[in-house]
Amino acid sequence: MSEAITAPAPLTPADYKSGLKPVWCPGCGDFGVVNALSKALAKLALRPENVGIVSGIGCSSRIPAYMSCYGFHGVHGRALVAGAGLKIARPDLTVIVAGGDGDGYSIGGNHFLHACRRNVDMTYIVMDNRVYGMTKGQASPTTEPDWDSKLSPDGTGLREFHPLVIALASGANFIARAFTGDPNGLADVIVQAVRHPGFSFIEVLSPCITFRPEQLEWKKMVRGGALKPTSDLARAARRMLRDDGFDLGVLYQGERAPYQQRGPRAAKSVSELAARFEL
Ligand SMILES: Cc1ncc(C[n+]2csc(CCOP(=O)(O)OP(=O)(O)O)c2C)c(N)n1
Ligand code: SF4
Repeated sequence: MSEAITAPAPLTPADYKSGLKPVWCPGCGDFGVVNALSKALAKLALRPENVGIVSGIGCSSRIPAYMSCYGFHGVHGRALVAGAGLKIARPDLTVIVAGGDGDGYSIGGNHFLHACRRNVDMTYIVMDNRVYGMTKGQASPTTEPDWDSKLSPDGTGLREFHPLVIALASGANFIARAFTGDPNGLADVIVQAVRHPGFSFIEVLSPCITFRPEQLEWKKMVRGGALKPTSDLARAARRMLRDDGFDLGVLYQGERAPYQQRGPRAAKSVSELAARFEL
């Protein structure tokens, strides 16, 4: 008697969660990213074993542990290089790189520029809370100059870094802003980012309720739904330079071809690689 072959049941968002309880402070915005990413992966119908989530160091960078996909919790500021290496070695995988504003724009700032320029086909999610949460509240590159705190009395006085404009100028192919308080909107943007070829960058406003409780006000300040993606660089630049940081949606969607590896195929063994370098 032959057994009927049935198609596997579609995966639900719960299938993408590892079951490990996050150590984040109750109410941290980053919970919303786990929820939205799980929803997005279910909508994309990707198998967890076909997704690699790569991070750096910080509260936000703990995210691979909370997902059931393959994960790599790497070195502070180096998530993008690890993610690019993974994608180039395993183009069949969907690669998501995730972390904080400190990880991505301070110590990892140089890699951010070059990831945008290289345009490797992966999605970069930055959970921006405008502070170093894990190390107890230092100012980050996106902190407002007048944010008064114990560690920066009267504020740093330094102009903020503008991640979206920098991503645009450096060659990112998809640039969006989303908010953890709108998990459906965030999930939708992640779906679009993963589907879009090349380097997709999502700046996610993710409140740190412990060191920046005033960020809870963001839910009253964000504006969703008004933006239609543009592929016009000048228009996108004007948009980004004029907004106050609270317009949500896809701000730029380019058509640049993703990075393609050139040169000889990857060596199959260390001895083959060594032979190529023999003089
Ligand atoms: C090479 C190195 N330098 C500094 C640190 C200390 N460190 C750990 S996390 C962090 C900043 C984290 O901030 P962010 O990326 O914004 O993440 P959050 O904790 O706010 O999510 C720093 C400076 C480190 N782990 N390694
Ligand atoms: S310190 Fe801030 S960023 Fe870190 S877990 Fe707590 S609320 Fe989240």
